[in-house]
Amino acid sequence: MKTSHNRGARTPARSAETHLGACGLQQTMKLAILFCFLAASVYAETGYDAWLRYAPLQGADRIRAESEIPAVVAGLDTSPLAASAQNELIRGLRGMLGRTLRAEPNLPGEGAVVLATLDELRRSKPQWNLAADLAPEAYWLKRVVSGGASYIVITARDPRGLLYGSFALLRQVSLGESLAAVDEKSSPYAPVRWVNEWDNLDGSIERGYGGRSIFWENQKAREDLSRVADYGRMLASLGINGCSINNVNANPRILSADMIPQIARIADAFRPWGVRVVIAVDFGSPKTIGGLDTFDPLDEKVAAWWKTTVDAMYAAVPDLAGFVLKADSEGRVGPSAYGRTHADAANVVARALLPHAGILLYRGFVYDHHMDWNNPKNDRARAAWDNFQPLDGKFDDNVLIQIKNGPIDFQVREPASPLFGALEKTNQAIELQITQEYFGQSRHTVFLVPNWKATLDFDMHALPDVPTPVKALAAGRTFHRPLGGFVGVANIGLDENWSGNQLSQANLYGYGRLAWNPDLSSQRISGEWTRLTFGTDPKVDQAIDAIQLSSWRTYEDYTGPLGLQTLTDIVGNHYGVNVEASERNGWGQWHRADEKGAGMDRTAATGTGYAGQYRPPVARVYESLATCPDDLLLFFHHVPYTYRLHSGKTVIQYIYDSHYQGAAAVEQYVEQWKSLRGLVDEQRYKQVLAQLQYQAGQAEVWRDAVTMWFHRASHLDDAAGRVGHYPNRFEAESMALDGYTVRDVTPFEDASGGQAVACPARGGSCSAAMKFSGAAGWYDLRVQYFDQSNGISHYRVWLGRQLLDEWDANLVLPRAIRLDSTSSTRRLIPGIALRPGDEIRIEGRPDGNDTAGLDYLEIVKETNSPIATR
Ligand code: GCV
Repeated sequence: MKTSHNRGARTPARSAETHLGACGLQQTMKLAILFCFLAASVYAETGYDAWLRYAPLQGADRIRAESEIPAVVAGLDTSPLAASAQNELIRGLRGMLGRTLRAEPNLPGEGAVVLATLDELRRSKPQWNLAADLAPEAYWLKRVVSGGASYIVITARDPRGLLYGSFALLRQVSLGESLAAVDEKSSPYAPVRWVNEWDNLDGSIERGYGGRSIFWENQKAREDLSRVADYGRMLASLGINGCSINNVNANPRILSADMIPQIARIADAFRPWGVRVVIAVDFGSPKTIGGLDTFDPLDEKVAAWWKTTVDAMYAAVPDLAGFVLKADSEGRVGPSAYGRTHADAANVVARALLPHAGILLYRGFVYDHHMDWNNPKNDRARAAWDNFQPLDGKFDDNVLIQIKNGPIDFQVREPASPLFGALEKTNQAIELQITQEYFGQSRHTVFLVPNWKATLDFDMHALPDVPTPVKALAAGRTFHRPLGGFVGVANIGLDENWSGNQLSQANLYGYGRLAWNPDLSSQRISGEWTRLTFGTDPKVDQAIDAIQLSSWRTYEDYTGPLGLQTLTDIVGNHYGVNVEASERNGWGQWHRADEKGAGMDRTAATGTGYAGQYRPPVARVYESLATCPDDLLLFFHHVPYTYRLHSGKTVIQYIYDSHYQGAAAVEQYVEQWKSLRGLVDEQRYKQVLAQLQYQAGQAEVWRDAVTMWFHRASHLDDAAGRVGHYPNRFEAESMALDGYTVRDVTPFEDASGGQAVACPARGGSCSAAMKFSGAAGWYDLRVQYFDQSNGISHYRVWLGRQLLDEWDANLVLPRAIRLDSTSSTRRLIPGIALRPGDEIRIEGRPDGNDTAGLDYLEIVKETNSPIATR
């Protein structure tokens, strides 16, 4: 069986001989060899170890840590969690210092890292006087000097706190922070800190972009659950204490008797890490698998069924944390089937959980997806408040309403859901989406912490005299609720690097850190993650932080600025561009952009009234055009394209400019990343480079599509003259075609000029050729082609008779079976010497239903050469 050690092992990127050979030219002494080897120890890494790499400390950090860390780790607490903590301390310190601490069950006469609860310390070392009023799961790291020995004490009220404290200590050592005088108490901000996995029992993952499920395959728990254990360790390192292991679009079978042993196995894998299992349940289960003729929550038979079923589950998994329930939403059955309320539904399940101290997370994501688009008063954004605010106070105390950060659905920018400010007598939790459904799905780097913080820090003005930010409301602090917290829809799967994109791992890390302490800044979280994941070279850290911290704004700039929301195919894969896909259907992600203007009028005065769901001080800001922030302007107001923003720019010009800025920013990311060559291990360097280069091509697809759409709709020109003018671009449909046929692309904005060419020939190939008429010089060629997922077509690019490049169109993209913006992909062929009259010919050989489509060729002056022309 493979272990995480194998998976995450760092192996030299290239053979050591290569590096030593290169350095060997200059070396004369053994020391020089050692130095050379260290410098070359930029290992190949898979990303499996994520932020728990425990890479060897260097320089002053190492010298300090060696002097500060004793040789013994004394585990006074005998619980399994404390054993995990002790092992982790030994593992981590061995990685960072190359030293294996002695594991002792008692306090030795010499200095030690001491793992003990406050009670245990009070008994064994009363003279240390370590008393504190620690919250459950909180920890205290404290240097104690006693009897001539120096101890680093990790203490807590409970073993879970010991585990979290141990990870905190290791983090500090990894970050090069001194423990000489450490005295740090840290409490979790809220009791509920969960992740939700949207994993199906067949092993697929809804909105998962990091491979298949680590939990399920073929309707059963996987045979090998070692990845679950490793995931539990990652979650524990962040203080996450619960994980729902199946999709909220729940298969009712999860509650059938034969699933109980499967769930118990998963719980066993998580248990050493203090992660409690949560089950997503289907509200119709009493009928579908219970054999009853009803699932009416007020029917006694139904209540009895929930009780018996829950009892059986707890008999096998006594520490089950509870259930999550999606009802009356997106086709899921719910209490409306019997004219009952959400409180009726939640309480019947919660009462079955109560004797076991289980809790129910009832999702606030309830809306009608058959709304009439023609009615300007209809508004999906209203739904959460309309459904749940009137029920405030009707839910049992072990129910939490799980509320998405915004009122729609994890869009690139949304205001905070007004429901956060509207529940005073009901527990709530905030739901954040770590998996990047509307944020480029792990193929685009988007660090979501700044986005989440915009909501968490937003003051809902729920009380007149004190700030009431969303984080305090969600945690239950504002209205002194017994429960509250955070739920993150996680982004992990069987991919070697867990999330499909090395840089997207930062979102899981960031979520966990915020759930523990939402007051941490985005800069702090990004800085921690980068140093833990890529090491402490300041050049590396600065470049990665700069990319991460600007990436949300960048993504917003090239997808949907000004509160338009992500202008993606909302009835399809939520990935490619389709500006109008949101309109004229019942789903309600409307932006109402037309030829005159754009935006949803959500004001109380003339619109849907949504703005009025906020407390008056907030409502006033959004209601008025004068005060509504530009970033949310089109979320709250419908305005003409010529409307001037606070900056003085018109709406249409902002849309054009932001898209060009966003696309340029991603090109810049590529250059920033390239500057790290040799400073980051080769494997991750290449993976991230490929990802960013792909993203740069996609950002351009988005830029052109959205700006073309708005140009066509508004008939207003771009003041900078860019939109509709692509001087270096040669449309495939205008080239000399052999076999290729011209196709209109739908929607038109998904291809340059609205058209592309496809090769219908089976077994043969087609070509598109053009004559170069520019000045002689060095150029980069950018071939925009379509990489469909229903075949692997092959492309070749010729300069006269010389083959310049060839490739298979085999990228793993979201379902892309047509010529559209999802399949649209850029191939870069850099550094080509062109002369006037040269013929460039692109040849495509189709495969399966993939038609080897082509959109255009761009010929641009070589970007990377110091000499642009020769
Ligand atoms: C799990 C959105 C997503 C769905 C998801 C749903 C939810 O609609 O597209 O995949 O379903 O939200 O959060 O329940």
